[in-house]
This record gives sequence, structure tokens and C-alpha cells, in this order.
Amino acid sequence: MSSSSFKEIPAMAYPRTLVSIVASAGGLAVFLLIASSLLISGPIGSTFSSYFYGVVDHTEKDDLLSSGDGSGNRDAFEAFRSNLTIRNNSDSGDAVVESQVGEMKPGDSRNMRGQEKVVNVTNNAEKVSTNVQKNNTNGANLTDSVNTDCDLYAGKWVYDSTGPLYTNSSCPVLTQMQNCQGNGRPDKEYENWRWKPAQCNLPQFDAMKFLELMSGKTLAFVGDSVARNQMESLLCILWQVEVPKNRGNKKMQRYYFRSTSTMIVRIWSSWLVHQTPEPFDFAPTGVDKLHLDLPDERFMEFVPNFDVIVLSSGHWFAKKSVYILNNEIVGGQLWWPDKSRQMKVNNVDAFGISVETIVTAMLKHPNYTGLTILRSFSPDHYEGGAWNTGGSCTGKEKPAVDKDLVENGFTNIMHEKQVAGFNKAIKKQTNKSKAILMDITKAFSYRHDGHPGPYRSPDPNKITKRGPDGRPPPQDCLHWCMPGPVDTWNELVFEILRREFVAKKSNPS
Ligand SMILES: *[C@@H]1O[C@H](CO)[C@@H](O)[C@H](O)[C@H]1NC(C)=O
Ligand SMILES: *[C@@H]1O[C@H](CO)[C@@H](O)[C@H](O)[C@H]1NC(C)=O
Ligand SMILES: *[C@@H]1O[C@H](CO)[C@@H](O)[C@H](O)[C@H]1NC(C)=O
Ligand SMILES: *[C@@H]1O[C@H](CO)[C@@H](O)[C@H](O)[C@H]1NC(C)=O
Ligand SMILES: *[C@@H]1O[C@H](CO)[C@@H](O)[C@H](O)[C@H]1NC(C)=O
Ligand SMILES: *[C@@H]1O[C@H](CO)[C@@H](O)[C@H](O)[C@H]1NC(C)=O
Ligand SMILES: *[C@@H]1O[C@H](CO)[C@@H](O)[C@H](O)[C@H]1NC(C)=O
Ligand SMILES: CC(=O)N[C@H]1CO[C@H](CO)[C@@H](O)[C@@H]1O
Repeated sequence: MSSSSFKEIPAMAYPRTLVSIVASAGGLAVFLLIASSLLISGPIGSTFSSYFYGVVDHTEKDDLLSSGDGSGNRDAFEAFRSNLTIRNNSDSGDAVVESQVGEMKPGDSRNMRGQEKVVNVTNNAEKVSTNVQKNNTNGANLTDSVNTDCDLYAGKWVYDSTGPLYTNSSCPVLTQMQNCQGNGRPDKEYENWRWKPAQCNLPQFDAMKFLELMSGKTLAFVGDSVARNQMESLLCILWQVEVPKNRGNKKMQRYYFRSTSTMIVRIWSSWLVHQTPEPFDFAPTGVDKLHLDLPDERFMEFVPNFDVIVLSSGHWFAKKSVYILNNEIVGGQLWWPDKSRQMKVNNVDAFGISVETIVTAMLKHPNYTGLTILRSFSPDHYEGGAWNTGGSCTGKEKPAVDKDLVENGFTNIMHEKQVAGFNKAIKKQTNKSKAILMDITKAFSYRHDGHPGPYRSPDPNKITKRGPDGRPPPQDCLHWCMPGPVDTWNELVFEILRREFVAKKSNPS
């Protein structure tokens, strides 16, 4: 929870004062309006597809909940529930726990359902993971005493030759746009950096132990394409010990891990708040209206089914939309017909309000008793300009060191507003559920090397080098390569859950 600003940085990409930062946020929005339609590939993607070099990810189905009239949600909900109740912890004979890597057989998972789960799975996990993962001394230990004091987000990146938890070839659910190695990225060192909190170690992700911790539970990623990025990273990691059953449907992606009855879910929501296309007051059709004080009802109805929810939003606030608060139009992004009228809420403020709204809604939900993890704003690295004005992460092969970290005014102010919104929501906390801020923004501002850059498609003819005029090639400096730094988010989630669940067990008061 750093309220800290970044250290003094010599190279300033953006002006410092609030006014000019907000202004530059508007300027950046021009790039994001276009870039995000595809980069943050969502329901609106196709309009701008030709702008982004004709590369469209046809596998993306992010409009899970936004397609259609919404009347199908109830049915989906019922189906979801019934599938939750019919699932059975006992082996029914069909070998569901397939062994992709290693020696794990369906029978091995039987012990995992014993009474003394933690102890026996720990043994099991060690047995299996030696076949799957490289030896590591930072391995998580569910039974370790839980140090809940150590700040996970203050630290540094350290080189670790152990390498990633999976490869592009051992994970079949990796979106091609993030398959940097598969898309020909020549360097690979960006896969080998681990996050080291200053006061403790971040345990390496142990897939078996994670599944055990999440035994009988459902974890949902809700939000934009960065949520998808993180969900796929988690699936890739877990895939190494168990191939899940795909139980997805039109409304949401769902993967079910039979051995521990763990469900991983993803639901698309661009802004996390209520959104309508209908005309409103002086705002016509054709521009999204965001009700900043109402949560996105299309996923709220599913919330009671979840045990852990990881929220991701932010970048869509650079897209064209109208902001509505208390049934009144208070502002707009890339939309404000009456220039003589003052906007009350700009896009960064709108983001802050939306965060307060959604976290409050989770905390006050009458039927939600789970844990909400708000993943803080994910920094992008279009350094030296916007996506179309020379901004680039091309050629970055190592994390930044302090002296060449590029300050990003938009990231900073978005982060600031998000933290403020979160803190306001936390004040309204009841006993029912809990929310935690997973504050990765600063740590990831160093990872300009972790984006696909120009390696966002397998096209052998794509441009990957700067042109003779110095213009960088088209690139994605927003999403994260897989494997890559994004895997660390799941290690952080793992550690958060370990602290929450183990601390609760050993400290039930
Ligand atoms: C429920 O599970 C069955 C069997 O795995 C699957 O065929 C069906 O699509 C699932 N329904 C939903 C809504 O996920
Ligand atoms: C669930 O498992 C129990 C045994 O543990 C078995 O008796 C029961 O029939 C199973 N139910 C289903 C729906 O498979
Ligand atoms: C793990 O370490 C042990 C001893 O430290 C060694 O015998 C074993 O071969 C190692 N396994 C792998 C997969 O590196
Ligand atoms: C887990 O903790 C137990 C008991 O403290 C210890 O013997 C074991 O080596 C630990 N395992 C790992 C992977 O740290
Ligand atoms: C994985 O990356 C390697 C290069 O490291 C590449 O040769 C291979 O085709 C990729 N596999 C997939 C499935 O993308
Ligand atoms: C909470 O659960 C109760 C009882 O099942 C139900 O009547 C109510 O509609 C639920 N409220 C929400 C907001 O889901
Ligand atoms: C929280 O829990 C305590 C005791 O468990 C109870 O006295 C208190 O009323 C609860 N507060 C709310 C807001 O539910
Ligand atoms: C439920 C279960 O399988 N428990 C076993 C856990 O491991 C210990 C020792 O390895 C056994 O004694 C238990 O029976």
C-alpha cells in the first residue's frame, strides 16, 4: 500500500503538475482509444482492427456477458449453480486428472481429499512437483508460519536462472498475442526475473499447493483483457500439474480442476461499472454511458458463487464514454459536445469513483463472503511517446534500473486515484467479506522488458525493427508476455491466499 511516489527520476516522460498530467492523460487517450480497442480486446474490437495492423485475435471471446440482451444471464447462473452442486469429490472412474507432465495419476489425487489435507498434499505436491518443476528453495510451504507483516510490494527484481513455471509449448491456453517466444521474440531473459520483497521471500508458485489451498473453492478474474492475461498465466501454471476440464460457456470462461474441486473463472467487464448504450439526457446512442455509482450488474449476480475475486480495470477509462453520477451526466472521455460547459469528472476521477463503487459493492454484498483482491493499475510502457508517436518498448531486454526508469504520469495518477477509491471503500467494510489491494504498479513499472512489443503475432513478415526514420514498429507494450512477469501476479495471489486462509485457520478469532 505505498502512497509513495516514485523515486526521483532523471528522465521524465510526462510533465509533473496535476493539471498537465491530466491533460496528457487526455492526449494519451487518443492512442488508447485506438490501441485499446484491440489491445484491450473487448466487445468493441472490430471497429478499429484495421488500425492495429490487421491483427485480430479471433480466439478472444471477451464479450462473454455483454453480448445479447442479458436475459440469458439467469439461465447461465442456474446452470453454473447446478454444475457446482453436482460436482463430486470422489473419483468416478474416468481419468479426469490427466497427466500432461510428470507422473501424476488419477489415484494420486485421492489422498488430496483426506482429512489431513494440508499435510498429505504437501507430501504429494513435493512428489509431483519434482517431476514438473525445477528444484527450488523458495517453495511455498502451506504450514510455514505466516508472516503477514512483510510488505510484498516493496522490493526489487532479482535474476533467477531457474526459469519460468511453464513454457509456451507446455501451455495450450496461451493467447497468441502474448506468446512472445512463439511469435519469434529473440531474447528470453525477461522470463528469468523474480520479484524479491525487501523483508521476505515471495514463495515460488506451487501448483499443487495452490489447488489444495483453493480446495472446493472458486476463483474468478473479473475485468478487462489484463484480467485475461493474468487468468491465462494462472491456468498455464496449474496446467503443469493437472489438465482442467473446460466448463466454459458463452457467458464466462470456466476451468474445473477435478482433483481439488477448484474452479477458475473469468468474466469480462471493461469498466466494472454499469454501462448502457441507450441515449441518456443529451448523450445519444453510439457512446457508452457509464454509471459510475452502480456496479456492473452482469457479474454482480454471480458474485455469491465465488470465494476469491481478482479485479482488473483502468485502461478502458481512456476510451470514449460518458460518465453519469446520481443520474446526471458529469463528464466524458473523448466526448463532450458542449465545450462551454465545465466537466465535473474527468477520466482519472471517473476511474477512482468506479473503484470505490465496485469495491464497496463487493464489501457490502449481502451474500458474498469471499475475498476481493484489487490488482492495482498495470503500467504500460509506450516510452518516449504514445503508441503512434514513437512510443516504444522495443529492444528492452532487462528490467529498468532506478536511474533509467521512465516516469509515466498517466500510470501514476491512475494508481493514485485507484488507491484513494479503494481506501474509501475499505472504510465501509462490514464483517462479511474482505478486500485487499494487490499493489503491483510500482514493481511492474520496472518491467518494460516484459511486454510482447512487436512480437504480438506469429506473422513472419511483421516489422520488428525501427524504420529508417527511427519510427518504432507497431507494438503491444501493455499486455504481458507469457511466460513472463505476469506470472508474478499469481505468485502474489498465492501468497495473499496463503496468508488469508492459513492465518485464519491457525488464528481463528
Ligand atoms: C455443466 O457441466 C457439464 C458437464 O461437464 C457441461 O456439459 C455443461 O456445459 C456445463 N454447464 C455449464 C453451464 O457450464
Ligand atoms: C458422490 O460420491 C459418493 C461417494 O463419495 C457417491 O456415493 C455418490 O453417488 C457420488 N455422487 C455423484 C453425483 O457422483
Ligand atoms: C533436486 O535436488 C536434489 C538434491 O538437492 C537432487 O538430487 C535432484 O536431482 C534435484 N531435482 C531436480 C529436478 O533438479
Ligand atoms: C516445509 O516445512 C517443513 C516443516 O517445517 C520442512 O521440513 C520442509 O522442508 C518445508 N518444505 C519446503 C519446500 O520448504
Ligand atoms: C514456443 O517457442 C519456441 C521458441 O522458443 C518456438 O520454436 C515454438 O514454435 C513455440 N511453440 C508454440 C506452441 O508456440
Ligand atoms: C441474497 O440471498 C437471498 C437469499 O438467498 C436472496 O433472497 C437475495 O436476493 C440475495 N441478494 C443478492 C443481492 O444476491
Ligand atoms: C461484526 O462482527 C461482530 C462480532 O462478530 C458483531 O458484533 C458486529 O455487529 C459485526 N458488524 C457488522 C457490521 O456486521
Ligand atoms: C487422510 C490420509 O491419507 N491421511 C494420511 C496422511 O499421511 C499420514 C502419514 O503420511 C498417514 O498416516 C495418514 O493416514
